[in-house]
Amino acid sequence: MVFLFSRIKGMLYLLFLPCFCSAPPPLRFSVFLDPSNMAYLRWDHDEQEMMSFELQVCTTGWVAFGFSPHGDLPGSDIVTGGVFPNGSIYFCDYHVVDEEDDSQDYQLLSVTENETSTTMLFKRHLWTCDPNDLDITVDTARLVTAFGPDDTVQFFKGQRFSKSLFLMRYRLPGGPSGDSSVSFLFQFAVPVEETKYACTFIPLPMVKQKHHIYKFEPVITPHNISLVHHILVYACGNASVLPTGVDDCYGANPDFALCSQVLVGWAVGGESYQFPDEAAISIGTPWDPQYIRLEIHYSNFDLLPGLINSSGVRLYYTPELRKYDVGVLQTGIFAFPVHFIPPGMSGMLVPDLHVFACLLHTHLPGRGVKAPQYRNGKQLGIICEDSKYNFRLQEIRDMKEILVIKPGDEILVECNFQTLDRSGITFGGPSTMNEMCLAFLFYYPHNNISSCMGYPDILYIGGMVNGKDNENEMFAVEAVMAIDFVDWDNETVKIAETAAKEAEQVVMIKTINELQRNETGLIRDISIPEQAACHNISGHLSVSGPRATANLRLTAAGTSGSSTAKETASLPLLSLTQLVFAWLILASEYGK
Ligand SMILES: *[C@@H]1O[C@H](CO)[C@@H](O)[C@H](O)[C@H]1NC(C)=O
Ligand SMILES: *[C@@H]1O[C@H](CO)[C@@H](O)[C@H](O)[C@H]1NC(C)=O
Ligand SMILES: *[C@@H]1O[C@H](CO)[C@@H](O)[C@H](O)[C@H]1NC(C)=O
Ligand SMILES: *[C@@H]1O[C@H](CO)[C@@H](O)[C@H](O)[C@H]1NC(C)=O
Ligand SMILES: *[C@@H]1O[C@H](CO)[C@@H](O)[C@H](O)[C@H]1NC(C)=O
Ligand SMILES: *[C@@H]1O[C@H](CO)[C@@H](O)[C@H](O)[C@H]1NC(C)=O
Ligand SMILES: *[C@@H]1O[C@H](CO)[C@@H](O)[C@H](O)[C@H]1NC(C)=O
Ligand SMILES: CC(=O)N[C@H]1CO[C@H](CO)[C@@H](O)[C@@H]1O
Ligand SMILES: CC(=O)N[C@H]1CO[C@H](CO)[C@@H](O)[C@@H]1O
Repeated sequence: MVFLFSRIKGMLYLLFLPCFCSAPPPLRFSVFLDPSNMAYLRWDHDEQEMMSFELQVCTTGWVAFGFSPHGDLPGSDIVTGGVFPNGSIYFCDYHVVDEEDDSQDYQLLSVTENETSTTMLFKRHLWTCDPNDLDITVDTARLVTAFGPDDTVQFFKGQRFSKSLFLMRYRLPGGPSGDSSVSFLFQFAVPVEETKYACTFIPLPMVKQKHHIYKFEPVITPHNISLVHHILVYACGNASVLPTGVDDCYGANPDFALCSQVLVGWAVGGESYQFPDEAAISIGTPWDPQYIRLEIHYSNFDLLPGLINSSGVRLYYTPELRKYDVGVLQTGIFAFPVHFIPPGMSGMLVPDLHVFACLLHTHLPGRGVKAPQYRNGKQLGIICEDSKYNFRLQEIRDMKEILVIKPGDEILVECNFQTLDRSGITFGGPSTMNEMCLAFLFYYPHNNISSCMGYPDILYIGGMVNGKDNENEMFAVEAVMAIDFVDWDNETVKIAETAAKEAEQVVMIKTINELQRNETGLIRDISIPEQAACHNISGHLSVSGPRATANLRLTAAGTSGSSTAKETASLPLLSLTQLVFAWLILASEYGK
C-alpha cells in the first residue's frame, strides 16, 4: 500500500494505487554529463514519441536534469528529485525563470538511492504543447545537470554542468569489432594556446586486396580528455602532393588543408562510429584513397604548458566485404543548390544515392544548418538539419531511415550564422575565423563524385550592396573589396542576403581526384515541414488520476553493507501540476 501526499495549492491528496509492475525497456544510449564522470545519463525513445531517461549521479543528495535554451540554468526546463534519509522520495518539474509555467511534462518512473548514488528514472514526450518547454528534436540539445550533497535543493549552490548532445539517435554505435585495426596517433606538443588545429597526413593500411573500414574510434589520452575537442579524418585523392610532418591545419602552409573529403568525425561527447551492416569504406583498390588527413582540434583553455600527447583515431577494417562501398558527398558553401548531375567524364550513369547518415559543418558563428532535397523543382523533405548547431559537436548522425537521392535531384544547404561578436565581415574559407557551410552525406553505393560545392555570383552581390548595376564592369576582386567596405546594418545585410539568393550560383562538381565540372543553378525556397503533433499531458496526469504505474525500488535508509536490500513499491507516473516549484512527497510503508 502506498500513500501519496502532495502539497498542491495547499491541498493534500491521499491515494491508493494499483501496481502494474513491468520491467522497463533497456535504454540504448548513454553518456557522462560531466568531465569527472559523476553524472551518467542513459536514454532512449520509442515509437510513441516518448523519451525515457535514467540519470545516475554519485551523490546521496538532490539531483537535477533538464533542457536549456543556451546551456545555462536560466530559462531551462528541469526535473529534480532525490531520496530523503527516511526513504521518502521527492520529485519536481521546474521551470527556472518563467513562474507562470503550469505545464508539467516530465513523468517520474522511480527515484532510488544507495550508499553512493542516486538514480532517477523519468520520461517525457518529444513535443509538449507548452510554448515554454524545450521540445526534443533533431536539433542539438543543451542539457544541464546539477546536484548537491544533501536533500536541500539549491540550484545555484550545487555542482552544475552543461553539455550539448544529439539525443535523437536511431542506432547503437559499436558492435563487435574483432578484425584488424590500425591506430593513427600522433605525438603532439600542445601549444599554450586556447585553440589549435593540428594536421598530419598518414597512409592508410597497405592491403593487397580490397578491405572495408567499418568502424572508427577516437583514441584520446585519458589524462587530458578535455584537451581534445574534435577529430576529423579526411580522405586524400591521388592528385595532391602531400606535405610531411605535423602543422597548423589552416595556417601559413595551405598544403596542410588539402584533402577535404570527410570520412569520419568525432567531437567532445561523441563516441565511436560504426557504419551500418550493409556498407563500409573501401580501401585497397586502385580507386580508393591511400592517404588520410588527420585533424585534431586541441583546446588548451587552461593554457597549461608542456602537454605532450598522443591522441588520434583507430580504424577497424576487414577483408569480409560488406554489400556496398560507402561514398561521402560533400555539399555546401553559402546557401546554394546542387544539381546532382554526374560529370560526363565516363559517360556513366550514377546510381541513386542511399543516404544513411550525415555530418553538418560550419565554423564558430554557425547556429543552424538545413539541407532540403528537391525533385522536379518540388521540395521533398529535409535530408539533414540542426537549428541549434554547436560547432563543438560535430558527429556523424544516422538518419531515421535511408533516404534516396536520384540523379537530377537538387540539394540546398542553408546555414544561419551569428556574427554579433565580430566587427568585420567574415568570408568563407578554411580557417576557423573564416566560415564554411557544409553537409557531408554518407551514402551507398559509392560513386566517384566527392563534392558539389556552390557559390553565388559575387559580381552581382557586389553590385547590389553598393547600389550599382554596373557589375559587368567589376572584377571579382573589386566586388569582394566592395563587400568588405560596406557599412553593415540591418538593411545592407538584408540586401546582401537577397542578392546572394537571387544571384546565379556556380556549382562545382568534383571527383576525389580533382576532376571538375561546373554547372549553374538557382536557389529555391525552403518550406518548413509541419511540426509533429504535440502531447499535452499536463491535464491528464493530475494526481487524482494517475494512469500508470512503474516499479519503484526504494532502499531504506540505514541499510548497511553492499547487499541489495531493496524493496518494491509502486508509484504513479508523477507529474506535477500548477505550481512552479511544487513538491510531491511520497511516503511508502517502506519509507520509514
Ligand atoms: C521524510 O523526511 C522528509 C524531509 O525531512 C519529510 O518531509 C517527510 O515527511 C518524511 N517522511 C516520513 C514518512 O517521515
Ligand atoms: C549504487 O548505485 C550505482 C548506480 O546504480 C552503482 O553503480 C553502484 O555500484 C551502487 N553502489 C553500491 C554500493 O551498491
Ligand atoms: C588518379 O586516379 C584517376 C582514376 O581514378 C586517374 O584517372 C588519374 O590519372 C590519377 N591521377 C594521378 C595524378 O595519378
Ligand atoms: C570510378 O572510377 C573508376 C575508375 O576511374 C571506375 O572503374 C569506377 O567504375 C568508377 N565508379 C563509378 C561508380 O563510376
Ligand atoms: C536589427 O535587427 C534586430 C533584430 O532583427 C534588432 O534587434 C536590431 O535592433 C536592429 N538594428 C537596427 C540598427 O535596426
Ligand atoms: C569551375 O569554376 C571554378 C571556380 O570559378 C574554376 O576555377 C574552374 O576552372 C571551373 N572549371 C571548369 C571545368 O570550368
Ligand atoms: C494542456 O491541458 C491543460 C489541461 O487540460 C490545459 O489547461 C492547458 O491549457 C493545455 N495547454 C495547451 C498548450 O494546450
Ligand atoms: C584538462 C586536464 O585534464 N589537464 C591535465 C592534463 O595532464 C596534465 C599532466 O598529466 C595535468 O596536469 C592536467 O591537469
Ligand atoms: C602530459 C601528458 O598528459 N602526457 C600523457 C600523454 O599520453 C600518454 C599515453 O598516451 C601518457 O602516458 C602521458 O602521461
